[in-house]
Amino acid sequence: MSPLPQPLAWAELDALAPPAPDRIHGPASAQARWRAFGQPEEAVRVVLIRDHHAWCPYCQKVWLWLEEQRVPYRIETVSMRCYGPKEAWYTRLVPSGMLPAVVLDGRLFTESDRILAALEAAFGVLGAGLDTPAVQALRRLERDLFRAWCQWLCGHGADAAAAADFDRWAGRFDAALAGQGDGPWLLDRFSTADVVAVPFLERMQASLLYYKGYDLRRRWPAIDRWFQALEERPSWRGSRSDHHTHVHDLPPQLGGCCSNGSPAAQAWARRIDHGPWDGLSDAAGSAGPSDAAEALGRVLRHRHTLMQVRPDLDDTALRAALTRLATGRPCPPPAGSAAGLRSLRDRICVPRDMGVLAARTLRQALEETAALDGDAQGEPLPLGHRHDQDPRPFRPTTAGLPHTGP
Ligand SMILES: N[C@@H](CCC(=O)N[C@@H](CS)C(=O)NCC(=O)O)C(=O)O
Repeated sequence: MSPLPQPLAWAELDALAPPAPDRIHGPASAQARWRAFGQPEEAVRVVLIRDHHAWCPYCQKVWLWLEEQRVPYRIETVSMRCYGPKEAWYTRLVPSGMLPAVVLDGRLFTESDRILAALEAAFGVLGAGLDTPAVQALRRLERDLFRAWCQWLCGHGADAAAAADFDRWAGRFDAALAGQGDGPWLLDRFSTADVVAVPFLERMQASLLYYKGYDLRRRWPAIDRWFQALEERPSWRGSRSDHHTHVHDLPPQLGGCCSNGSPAAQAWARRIDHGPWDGLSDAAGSAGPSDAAEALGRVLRHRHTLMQVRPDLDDTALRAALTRLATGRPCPPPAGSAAGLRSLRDRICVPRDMGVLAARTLRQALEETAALDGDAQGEPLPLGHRHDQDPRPFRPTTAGLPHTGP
């Protein structure tokens, strides 16, 4: 039997990292700073200001729309208060600090529906306009479903009534999809109605599994078919998050999420937190070598900052986990390093850091490496805020919007 590998040196790991992908012309990515769609940078008329970690569903709605319509745009990011202080340039621009915002031809728009209306006026509608009666009716249905979701997810007690109410609204959403016959979308083609609903149903699927043991996709076949069709769309593949990120980013945004403590909820929570992650309903397929390479490249890019902000993370232990990731072979970390590795495992954020499958394979490598050292878990994730995710150390100095700032 060959001996277990020693952790590779940083230079050896660097040599295994892939070149950075083309985020300007390639598929949608949370790391893109601008998107071309075949146009030169001077042609950009739109600046999307969204939250840095891509946790805000209203930002994702506008992001999806721009990607689907192939409108060139620039991206600026701002903190949400639950994880970092609001940037001064942004509160000068938007005193409430609310996201998203869009600057279109130098004019500021806030409120995601008003933003979509302005974008529709400038670039045309996506399938069907936001103000058409069919889209408005679906929009009301999505808001009713949203309200029922919040009441069930965040409510203490009366779980059965809230569960039944959500289930009833989910059934209506499923019927709206099924009513389109063979097509998977809310109307006869992909449209604004789908874009508006996607960010919220993505969060419902993750959170209801984890906190209530309710599998929205398995329960409702037309909703499942809708998610399967979405999995084919690069706009969603690039902007979607994963179950782990959502179930821990939602509590501070919603003021807390309540588990009903059912055996199903406990089993899903264990699996989402501790793995195995393969086969979860937050991605189609399994991670392959290109996902491991993506994860490796992303950690290497930020490793100096990671080591600074995570004093519990041991340099050799991180190299051991990355060696496991890059070679597929177990690589023992130094004694006493398991908690630091698991702390990092719990703080991978999708899509901010990398795609769902890359995150899955990195979590698995960190977990398997930590397990060679022992059971120690990382510092628990906070519930009332996520200051552990303050983006400032990772950000190049942001100047904000030169043409709209003071
Ligand atoms: N009605 C608004 C809602 C936007 C909203 O609630 N944004 C939240 C994030 S999801 C926000 O910016 N909150 C301030 C903060 O968290 O800093 C819209 O449709 O744009």
